[in-house]
Amino acid sequence: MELLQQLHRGDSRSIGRAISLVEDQDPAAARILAGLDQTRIEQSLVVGITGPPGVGKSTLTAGLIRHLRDQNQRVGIVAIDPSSPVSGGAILGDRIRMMAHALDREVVVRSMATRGRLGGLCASAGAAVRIMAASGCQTVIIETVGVGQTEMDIIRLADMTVMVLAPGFGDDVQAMKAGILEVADLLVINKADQPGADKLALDLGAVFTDTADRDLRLLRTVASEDRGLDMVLDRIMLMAKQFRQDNTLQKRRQHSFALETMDWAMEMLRPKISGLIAPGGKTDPRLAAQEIVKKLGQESSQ
Ligand SMILES: Nc1nc2c(ncn2[C@@H]2O[C@H](COP(=O)(O)OP(=O)(O)OP(=O)(O)O)[C@@H](O)[C@H]2O)c(=O)[nH]1
Ligand SMILES: [Mg+2]
Repeated sequence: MELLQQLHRGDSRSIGRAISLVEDQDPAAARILAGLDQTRIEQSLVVGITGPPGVGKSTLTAGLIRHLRDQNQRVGIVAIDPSSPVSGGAILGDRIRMMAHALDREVVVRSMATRGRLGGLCASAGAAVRIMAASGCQTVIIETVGVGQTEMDIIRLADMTVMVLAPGFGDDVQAMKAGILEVADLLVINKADQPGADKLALDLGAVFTDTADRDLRLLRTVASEDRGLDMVLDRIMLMAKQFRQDNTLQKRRQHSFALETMDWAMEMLRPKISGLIAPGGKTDPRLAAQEIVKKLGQESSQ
């Protein structure tokens, strides 16, 4: 298949087209996904970058891309645009920052909006990551604003997660604690040039006492001046090595496989279920749902 060949040669238009076919649930998507270079996918590293709006995730991502390009790596970025209007203009901001790499064929960028979607974002994002990896991206970065459940699910697609915080953004550390502990492998205090960085580090100290069993690290950066980013990348690469050795990577990928499969199945069932809901049904919704599930079961066993 022509598109598949072009994609594996790293042609950015074919990569974009393949991701669109998947997003649109085009029948051609199945063949593309089945034909992806599995070795490249297995060897790739998927890094999640998350944190509250405005802490400097995109600036940090752009900086990491620069460093990875210096190492001659091909890089993919899946940027999840938040559905909440909190950080309005983020899409534009991201575009502008990514412009620095716009002419670089070895940097593949794809934005996905959470807005107006009922589900399926996890599935689409996962497919985009694999398409990029198959096209030769050794590192794929997923940037998401860590707010809702959808975003949290997406970050679980990553092999490792970098949680970015900044002075003034992470004051309520106590409230965020559970969330941080659950997903982060590395904490980054960005905007370390701003007052309050020391206090934030101190507040975060409490988080570390609870992670004695895990090797959670804290690093400080000034992403806008490219300070500390080399340390972040070193740490990411060290963790990648560790995670491959101790099977963490394998376990996480198995978990995201289950997550994505569930998302796909729900996406495929949604229209069928929708069609079986009788308008203005008189019975209880739970009973109606039970009937639908029974009907679907009968259909599939025929
Ligand atoms: N002082 C200072 N400003 C920074 C630093 N890093 C980023 N910024 C600025 O912070 C603002 C937000 O940066 P972004 O990279 O867009 O932040 P973000 O987390 O991606 O934001 P959203 O995508 O909207 O959630 C921009 O004006 C950056 O220039 C830093 O280390 N120090
Ligand atoms: Mg951003």
